[in-house]
Amino acid sequence: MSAQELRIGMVGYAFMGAAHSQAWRTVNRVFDLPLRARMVAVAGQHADRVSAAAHQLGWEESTTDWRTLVDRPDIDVIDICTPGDSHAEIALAALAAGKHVLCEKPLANSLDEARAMASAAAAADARSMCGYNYRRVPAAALMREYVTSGRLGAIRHVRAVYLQDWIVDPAFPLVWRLRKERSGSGALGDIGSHIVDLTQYVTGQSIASVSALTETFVRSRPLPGEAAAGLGGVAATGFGEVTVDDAALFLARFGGGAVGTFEATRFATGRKNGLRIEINGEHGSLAFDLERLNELEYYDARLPGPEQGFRRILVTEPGHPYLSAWWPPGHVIGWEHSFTHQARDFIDAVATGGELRPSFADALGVQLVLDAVERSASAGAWTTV
Ligand code: SOE
Repeated sequence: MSAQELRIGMVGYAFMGAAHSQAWRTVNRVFDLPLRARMVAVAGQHADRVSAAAHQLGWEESTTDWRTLVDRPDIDVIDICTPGDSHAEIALAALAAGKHVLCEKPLANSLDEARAMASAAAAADARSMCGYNYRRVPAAALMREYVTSGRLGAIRHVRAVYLQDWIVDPAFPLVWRLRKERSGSGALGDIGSHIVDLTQYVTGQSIASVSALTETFVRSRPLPGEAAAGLGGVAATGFGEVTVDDAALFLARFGGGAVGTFEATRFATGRKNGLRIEINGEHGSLAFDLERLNELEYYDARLPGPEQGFRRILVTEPGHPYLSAWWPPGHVIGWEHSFTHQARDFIDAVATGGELRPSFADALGVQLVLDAVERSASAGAWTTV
């Protein structure tokens, strides 16, 4: 690592790659950090497309071979923004080469891969983190502060949904997110993983057992006509089998005594990116809704009866997580800021040796829950994580 720079090489440049690029571009302009992110090079499969992406997203160079990024002595960090089927290979190579690694969620497509990644990360001198970015929405981070400081007392209920609708149309093509060999699972791993991570983070409790069902409503879809960026796609001729879940629902028991309900679906017609979590405790409740991400709802059951009621905390104060670096109170932020906060924490921890969470071990913990959900759904029985 050079004295003032943290030199980044990113693999993948589609939706998540664009979000990470935005974060690396912005982070030092907002936060005062010991190291300055330098966007050295981005890797992708098609020379012309990755070169255009590099230009648009702000990378100095592009390559069609991610291994050259891992081999370069002038790169300190490998940022993995590819589909899940390449996370393990890239992360293991990067850690072996002494690079710090930021890996998009879910950590891997299988438990074996996730275990290998977690042990390589534990053995490495380099630092690593998995990109569960919603932990870094200020209102979600504040929710954790409230829960872990004991304001709610014992936690009784955790209610979590992550609702999308981008594949409701049966004519939507068979993009990589709908193929198990590329993505590992469907709604479960893609968005269910977020609410598993977020609820475990906010409550400080791990999920111990689950009773689940999964469903695939549309089992055959048109083959995609061209490389689909983001959540888009154009149909070509021919059909292929959908090999992942469209929806995953489960009940959960947390190790600390709370009980939970979880729903992750891509068939919630009209819900574009609806992540909502409510926590009920013995002294109060908290509710977070990503569509109103600058707010946290808080109910304090210890107030005198006539004063009780959910109140809306506008999470834009300088005393709230991450916000002192942004705008004056009341000047709201958005979805992309969670990635900037992720980049902030990554750079800070690499520079200072501070804690870097979620670690690959934390992300393996999420993966164990996803695995239990799949086992429970296929057995039709309560299953231990
Ligand atoms: C698609 O469902 C997706 O882009 C996820 O992959 C992201 O993790 C989520 O933040 C938004 O939706």
